[in-house]
Amino acid sequence: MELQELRSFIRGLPKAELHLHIEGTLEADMIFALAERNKVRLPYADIESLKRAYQFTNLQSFLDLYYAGAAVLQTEQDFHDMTWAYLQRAAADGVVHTEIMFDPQTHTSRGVVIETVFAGLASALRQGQQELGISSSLIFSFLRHLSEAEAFATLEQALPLREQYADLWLSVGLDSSEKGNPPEKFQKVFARCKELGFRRVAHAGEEGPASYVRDALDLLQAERIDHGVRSEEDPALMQHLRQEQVPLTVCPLSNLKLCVVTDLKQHNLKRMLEQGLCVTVNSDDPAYFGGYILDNYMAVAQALDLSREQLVQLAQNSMNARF
Ligand code: ES4
Ligand code: ZN
Repeated sequence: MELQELRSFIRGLPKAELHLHIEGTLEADMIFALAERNKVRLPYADIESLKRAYQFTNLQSFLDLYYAGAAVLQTEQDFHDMTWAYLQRAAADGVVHTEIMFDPQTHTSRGVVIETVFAGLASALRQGQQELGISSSLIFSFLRHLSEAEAFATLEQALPLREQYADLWLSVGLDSSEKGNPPEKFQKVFARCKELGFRRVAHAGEEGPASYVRDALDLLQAERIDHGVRSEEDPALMQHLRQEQVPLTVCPLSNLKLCVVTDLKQHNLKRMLEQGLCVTVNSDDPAYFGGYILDNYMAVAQALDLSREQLVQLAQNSMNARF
């Protein structure tokens, strides 16, 4: 009863989801349905055996499965269906705005042209605005395990589409394997994106050190940090994040599933919030991590005993941190 009441309260708060990989919303049953539709062979016998593989020990163990799952996406309709399914879930959770990351290189490297990806995502996002009242934009994310030259090449492929999707494509991001792939590796391509007028975000301080957060801000001119939970290791950085109100898009269930924390009771989200940082709650890859945005709010609300005021603050932070 009380939990139902808490859930309704959080659902009723207008929220923005700012850290979501659309490929991470592919539910196991949709992976199987699309594999069937596109005649793609999967190395799993059925949905249940695929789901049993969702036991991760770190970021890389997850990414391997995540890229394999994304291989079922072939047509514009596939990208549309995936995005539409997400938007319906987000609407049910009280999300009013979403900024969605996608990994163009994951698709172009398999021979899916960038036009197909944009077309499918965009038609669903426009339908989401019309039918669900959710506003949205796209974050074109570079894979940091690939080279900067490859990031540049992908950007070049996509730029001719910029005008056609000017209402949606506002920003660029940086994701995938963090360790060993520091922000400085992408300094030139981010400088180019800034010149072109794109807003900028970057994953940093998820598995990588606090210095990656600092470098994402200084070298990439990132305006938001995805995760950033390891910032606490550098008090001067914490001071900077608070002073400049740099948004951190924290993903609690992701941190738990990828063993960034061993227990949500140990999560530093509440501490960072109490120190006045602009912390937000997001779902990252909800199909793999066991919950969408409302589940993430519920999990931290319970584990960290957050007050109503703190929950309101988290939702308000997400709305303030929109592009
Ligand atoms: C990701 Cl949790 C996470 N971290 C880095 N890159 C990613 N891509 C999809 N999910
Ligand atoms: Zn992420």
